Amino acid sequence: MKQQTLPNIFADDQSPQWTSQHDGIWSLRGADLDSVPTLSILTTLWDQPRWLEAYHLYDDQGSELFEEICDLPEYYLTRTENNILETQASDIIAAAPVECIVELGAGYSKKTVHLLTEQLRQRGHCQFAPIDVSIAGLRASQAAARRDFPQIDFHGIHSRYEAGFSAIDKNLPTLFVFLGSTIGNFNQTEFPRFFRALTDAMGPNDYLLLGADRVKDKNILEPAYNDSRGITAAFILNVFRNINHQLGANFDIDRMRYHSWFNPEWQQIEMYAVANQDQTIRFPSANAAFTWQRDERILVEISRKFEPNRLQEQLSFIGLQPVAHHTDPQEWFSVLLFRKQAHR
Ligand code: AVI
Repeated sequence: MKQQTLPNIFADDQSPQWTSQHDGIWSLRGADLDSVPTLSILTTLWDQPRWLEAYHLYDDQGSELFEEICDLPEYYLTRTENNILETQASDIIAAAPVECIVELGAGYSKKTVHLLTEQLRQRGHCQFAPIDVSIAGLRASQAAARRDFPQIDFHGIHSRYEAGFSAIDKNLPTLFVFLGSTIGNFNQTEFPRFFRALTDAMGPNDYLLLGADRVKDKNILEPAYNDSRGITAAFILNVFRNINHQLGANFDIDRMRYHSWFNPEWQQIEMYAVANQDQTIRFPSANAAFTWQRDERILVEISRKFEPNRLQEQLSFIGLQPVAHHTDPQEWFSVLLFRKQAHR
């Protein structure tokens, strides 16, 4: 393997920690991103109410189902955010004078392309660094970026978000991009933890572009998470196939059903699996079992919805100063630009 030099988007002290097995894609040394998440699954399933951490949803099958969700007529989020970026990328990039775009997520979606195009048009150069745990996703982004934007310096970062963004050089003016309202899938503990870590990792000339789905009528929200073709149900219940596969458990998809609703007090869609009958769920590798009782729910995912002004105010307490608010004509989705607050 040819030893490559760590690109200058990384902080000076990062060199020993990163290695590259694919040209232009950097992995954190010693990080076991594929380890079996037994502890996470068992502790949350033994909680009351039972629940799961959302990242278990994204095995290969889950990622494919999520791609299908993004194209569903009921799932307005992706196309609405895309329209905002398509029409307003020029203003966004003009307001964020940066040299590097770091995307949390494999990147090179249609949405990111608008930002890259504008960065090249306005500044003539662009460093682009998507962070993702999927090496396959990063390689696909790299191939697409090389094909469509040969001028871009592509640096894939193969790690969890926090390890990835903490490694970026604070002196390099950077726009961190976190789209798709993925922040909505963080629970009340994960949310402030994530933003504190991100703000700490940001340098004085850094910006954050955040996509956030908005609170709205439940007649629009609920169908987006309970589509007529049953793709969302398949996506949510697929988590149990993944758990069976990873832990040798015996969840039976045919003996459970999908249920979701918008909880107005918590301003979140809640997505559950519900047992159709009493059943014993066994985890032979951990020598553990529980009785999943008829009609008992397991909370598989939440999708929080936001009021943009309140979100801006909340993040300002964590050190992010609101710069701009972009939305669609129906005000269903917000794309918010923040700048790292000085003197913190
Ligand atoms: C990835 N995330 C933003 C999606 C959402 O809308 O919360 C996940 C999803 N779950 C079911 N449908 C979509």
